[in-house]
Amino acid sequence: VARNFFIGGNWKMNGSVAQVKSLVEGLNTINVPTQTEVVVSPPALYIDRVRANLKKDIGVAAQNSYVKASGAYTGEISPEQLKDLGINWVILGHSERREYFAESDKFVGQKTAHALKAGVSVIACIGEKLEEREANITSQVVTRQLKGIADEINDWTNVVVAYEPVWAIGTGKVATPEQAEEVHVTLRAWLASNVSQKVADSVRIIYGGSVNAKNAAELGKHCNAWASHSLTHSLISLLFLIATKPNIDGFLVGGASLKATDFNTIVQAR
Ligand code: G2H
Repeated sequence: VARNFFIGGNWKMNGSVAQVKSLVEGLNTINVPTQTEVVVSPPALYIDRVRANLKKDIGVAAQNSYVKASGAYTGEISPEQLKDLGINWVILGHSERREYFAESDKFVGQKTAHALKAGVSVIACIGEKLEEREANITSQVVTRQLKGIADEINDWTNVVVAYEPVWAIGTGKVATPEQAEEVHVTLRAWLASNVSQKVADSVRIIYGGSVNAKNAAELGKHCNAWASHSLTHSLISLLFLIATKPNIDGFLVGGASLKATDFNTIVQAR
């Protein structure tokens, strides 16, 4: 199954009016390759102006949304309101929200279900912490998080799963292609057994965690990119990438999405 490449830029709680203006101007010069989807996620305050000024072949995502359409929920944003502004995506379950705002697997699943029902596509984030990787429970953790979503939804058409190992987020420690691929394969296998083979084959699973302009190409390239593969890559990862059915369908990029030139390099990585 051919899955289009997906590049998300998560700006997190960064930017000012002036910085957002200049970033949007830079993003407007990006040539979005065919079969690649690009979505950027500004802080909620700036989302309307970003959508108004950004070229239409780049999508816009919120960084969070709630489980209700409207009402007395101070500080929250509904997917219905996002839709009203032409915002068609939302990032849910980011590890920073799970960690600092105590979002549970179930709540992330419920938010995913509500966003999808409102017609907003979801970048659903999962990933293990360092101590969980060291305790060899990575598979259990990421499949438990995936189950939290699977329990609440039936249709995966508008879901992109972002695997973001917490130990790799903003730390400069990127997972190796082998580490990322291994988890992506585990996730697809879980989807095949617990949802359906069709969903396992069609859902895009992207990687996040310190992706930058330098390492994106190595993580993203595979057999059909022989010709352009840099000679500096180690033979082992080269062989691994060539031998393996590609399971990395793109990236969720934090820090490096705040510079249009770096983000563009990642967008062109495949
Ligand atoms: C992980 C990632 C984007 P960074 O949070 O979601 O951030 O690329 O800065 O590690």
